[in-house]
Amino acid sequence: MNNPAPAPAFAARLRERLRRAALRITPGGRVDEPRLQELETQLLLADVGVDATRELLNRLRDRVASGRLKDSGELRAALVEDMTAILAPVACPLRLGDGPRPFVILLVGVNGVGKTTTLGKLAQRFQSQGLKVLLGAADTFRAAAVEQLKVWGERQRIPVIAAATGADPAAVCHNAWLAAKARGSDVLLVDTAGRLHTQGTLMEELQKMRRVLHKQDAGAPHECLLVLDAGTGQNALRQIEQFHTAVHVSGLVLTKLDGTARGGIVIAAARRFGIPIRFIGVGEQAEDLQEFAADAFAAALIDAADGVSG
Ligand SMILES: Nc1nc2c(ncn2[C@@H]2O[C@H](COP(=O)(O)OP(=O)(O)OP(=O)(O)O)[C@@H](O)[C@H]2O)c(=O)[nH]1
Ligand SMILES: [Mg+2]
Repeated sequence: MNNPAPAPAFAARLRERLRRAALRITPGGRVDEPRLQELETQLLLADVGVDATRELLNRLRDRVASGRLKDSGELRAALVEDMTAILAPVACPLRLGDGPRPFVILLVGVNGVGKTTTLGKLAQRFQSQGLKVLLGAADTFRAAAVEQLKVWGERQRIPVIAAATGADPAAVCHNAWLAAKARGSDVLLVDTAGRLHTQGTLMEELQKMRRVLHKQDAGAPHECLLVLDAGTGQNALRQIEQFHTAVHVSGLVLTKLDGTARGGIVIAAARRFGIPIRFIGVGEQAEDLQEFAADAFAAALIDAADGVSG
């Protein structure tokens, strides 16, 4: 799938936001073994992971051996190219297509990763595209969760279907779907309570939500988005594994990339699972949710630290 080339302003903003996560390639000097080893350490500290780091370093060493990689500029360019190659297969934007409506998106993930915030940002994005949106508050665990969703809803004048605290979240899914159908909504976004990937009964609860939606429309949920806090590093990989086994994750959202030095987890996740990365969160505002683009992300991850900012 082809991504349009990101606008310069977008690329500059991404670089600025990924500043803390960026890898440092000091300009000038030769590319020799100590320099590659320093880079290896940086990649591991950034949570790129052992396998992806080894793969990246092997490719760089091949280039050095064949005389194709001599200075820092070439080193940066080669690394951007190789990271882009790992990321490109998962840079598949979310497309609603022209199937039955509502297009149902279920947001899942562990506590506090940014599910509700991402849902609010997505609601705004879809609405600005002229789509009719409805929100389902299936996080019935905390009263504050419903309130948080209603704040997003009111801000954007988007209806929210909710239930009392402690209600069955699957029943909320059912009611929200019926409401979305009756109102002719294009997109139904369903928020769920944070849960640890190790909590079996809570994972079963998610499976029930899926089943209830599936009963209404065999294609629903059309997208199951797993939201991950990029700052959790390697633990994010375990979360992907367990959520994917339980509820078949169709897309990932990596949040809080603006506040972490561990942005390399995006590369580790891409290489290990091949699950599409739909969006990245680089701040708390609605415009801080960006569609994932492999080349822009790779360039931002490497360029931002050495003053080559746009
Ligand atoms: N800096 C930054 N903060 C974010 C981002 N996404 C979410 N947050 C913040 O993370 C905190 C938690 O976000 P929520 O959306 O409430 O997380 P949640 O997954 O719904 O949490 P639970 O429902 O309690 O499991 C909030 O303070 C958000 O503003 C991001 O991309 N960058
Ligand atoms: Mg929430």
